[in-house]
Amino acid sequence: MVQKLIQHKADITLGYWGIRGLAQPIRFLLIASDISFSEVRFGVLQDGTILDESMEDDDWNRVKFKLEMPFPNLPYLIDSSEANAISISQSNTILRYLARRFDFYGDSDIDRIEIDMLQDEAYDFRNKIIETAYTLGHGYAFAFKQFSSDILPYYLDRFESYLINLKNRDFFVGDRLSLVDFVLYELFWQMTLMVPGSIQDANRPALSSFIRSFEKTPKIANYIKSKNYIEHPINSPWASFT
Ligand SMILES: N[C@@H](CCC(=O)N[C@@H](CS)C(=O)NCC(=O)O)C(=O)O
Repeated sequence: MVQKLIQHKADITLGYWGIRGLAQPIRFLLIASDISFSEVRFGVLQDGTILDESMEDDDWNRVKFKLEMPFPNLPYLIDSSEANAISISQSNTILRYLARRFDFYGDSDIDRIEIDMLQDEAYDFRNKIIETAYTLGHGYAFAFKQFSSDILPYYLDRFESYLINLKNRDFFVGDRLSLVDFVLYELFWQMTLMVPGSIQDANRPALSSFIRSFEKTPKIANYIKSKNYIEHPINSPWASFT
């Protein structure tokens, strides 16, 4: 089953599971762009109820190879506007495409290099989070211990130092939102839940304040309160951290 959130006259459609996952930064960017967009959420009923693991793949497998895309995957984005008609997969490609289109890709070549580097670093960080969150059964306790004592501090300390050295600590690049803010907010927010206490004013003040300031951005603040916002699950419901 799929849940369709169709917006009138929307040219852009985002396809993904009915979870935050790799789509959440893309959703934030679209919201901040003020553009009307539709969503197709796989593995959930129209009312948002999540299907169990044995049924979740069916609808996606039915459409996967019918989408006109060289590398069909989730998330995907279909832009059917006349000037920009394109169908793409790969979450980072989608983010950069939208960032170029809606002006979230910095103001100079140096900004764009910083954005690219932070985006790649964030993807490495995310892969470590995912490795842990999807370690099932008895192995999770050990994986979690290693993650919270070694891997997480490694990444958070570096992002904290990066931000501490900037003049404007509300944004990772320049003086305004860029695509990496959507990506990094999502990961930091998740970490406040997965490893409580890992980001707070007492230990990582710059990251803690970045989270607060992102959530206060008016369009984001309204979105977080809206019915289409998914607070949970972050990962598949059958993951160890969800
Ligand atoms: N590198 C890809 C990874 C995409 C991916 O692994 N998607 C998962 C969900 S997070 C999926 O279920 N894909 C559907 C499929 O493989 O058919 C990206 O960043 O978009």
